[in-house]
Amino acid sequence: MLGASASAAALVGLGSWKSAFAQDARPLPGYAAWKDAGSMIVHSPNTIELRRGAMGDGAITPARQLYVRNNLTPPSADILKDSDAWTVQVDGVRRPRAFTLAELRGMSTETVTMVLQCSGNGRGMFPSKPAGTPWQVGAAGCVMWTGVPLRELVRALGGADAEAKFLTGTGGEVIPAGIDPRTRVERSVPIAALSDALLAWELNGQPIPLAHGGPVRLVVPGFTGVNSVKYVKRIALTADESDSSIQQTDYRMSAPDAKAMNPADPSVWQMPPKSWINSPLPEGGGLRAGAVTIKGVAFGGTNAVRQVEVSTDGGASWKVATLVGPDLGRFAWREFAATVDLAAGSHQLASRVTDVKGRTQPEARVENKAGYLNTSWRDHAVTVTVA
Ligand SMILES: Nc1nc2c(c(=O)[nH]1)N[C@H]1C(S)=C(S)[C@@H](COP(=O)(O)O)O[C@H]1N2
Ligand SMILES: [Mo]
Repeated sequence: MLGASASAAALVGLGSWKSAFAQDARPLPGYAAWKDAGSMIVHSPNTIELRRGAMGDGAITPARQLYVRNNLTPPSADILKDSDAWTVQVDGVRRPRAFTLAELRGMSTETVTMVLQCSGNGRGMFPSKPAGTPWQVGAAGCVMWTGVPLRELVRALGGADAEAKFLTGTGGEVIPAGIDPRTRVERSVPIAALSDALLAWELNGQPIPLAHGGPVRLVVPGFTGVNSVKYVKRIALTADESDSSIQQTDYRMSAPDAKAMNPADPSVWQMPPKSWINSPLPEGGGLRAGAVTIKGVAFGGTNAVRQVEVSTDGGASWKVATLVGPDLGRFAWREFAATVDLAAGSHQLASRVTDVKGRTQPEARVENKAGYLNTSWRDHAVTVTVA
């Protein structure tokens, strides 16, 4: 039963006609005007996701399709005018000091390919409808960052302070006078993350645009997006977690019925294994009985992908998919494909990944107040109709 609205949505490849018409009304904000408008869903000027149907093929997400999430209004684009003069202070080391981007550029660099994914990606699939952006799958991308390995910088500065347990990064947003300074974007992750973290100034081989945290961004591979602090002004190896609200009372796995987020609840840090199908999708339409190739992306979070399975019967049976495209390291996603035979009728297609440590994507989401870390394969399943 295809109504006029549903077929209109099919024409433009949108998730659902309702969200399509509501969201198409919103233009890209100025700082992200260079994005591929047709690929993006603009939830608000500070929350922009990639449409599931626009994920397409290719292991790397082009910057013009990468989601954007700002917790505060981003700084002025003026900070990119003299990017070489941008400074990052490094504290909590034997010899603290500031580095200009010009100085960082003179050091040996590394490139890491990693999934950048918002902690709340998939929140829109929680039946409890948690407060916050109802992201589907598109608050995620797989991108390359180039910069200086933080562990080398720390080594050059004489090593971390003895009591340091966390790596803390502070964003460059200017907090207006009179506003609680704890509203700043400052995140702490366990200090072990030092071994993979970079101070990066290139995204997919180009200077990092303002929207993605240029001139310099802290990137923490394997951790959710919030931990990769944009326009980073200060790095510190600290004994305690930051007192910022984004550390203390946000991004915690609090019980669904908790009155408020509790700083004692676990922080949202490393990403668990996750996969989803990008093709076919219900809105694509036009499926004929016979061979159909299911395609999607899968990642282990901190570990490499061992295997991806697909189901065409809502998880009753599974078949191993083929990993396709390049293996860009354990923090990147793998593309997968599986050709299946579909009869006429309706089919629930699902995917689930297992990482090299044997962790398998679960059927159920972990219920939590803010709707973080949804990796449920059931929630990410799609139902398609075959003619
Ligand atoms: N300085 C700063 N860093 C930040 C944020 C922010 O608002 N300010 N948002 C965080 C969140 S919640 C996410 S999901 C990612 C989004 O990165 P992107 O906009 O480059 O996709 O940046 C993180 N780093
Ligand atoms: Mo996020």
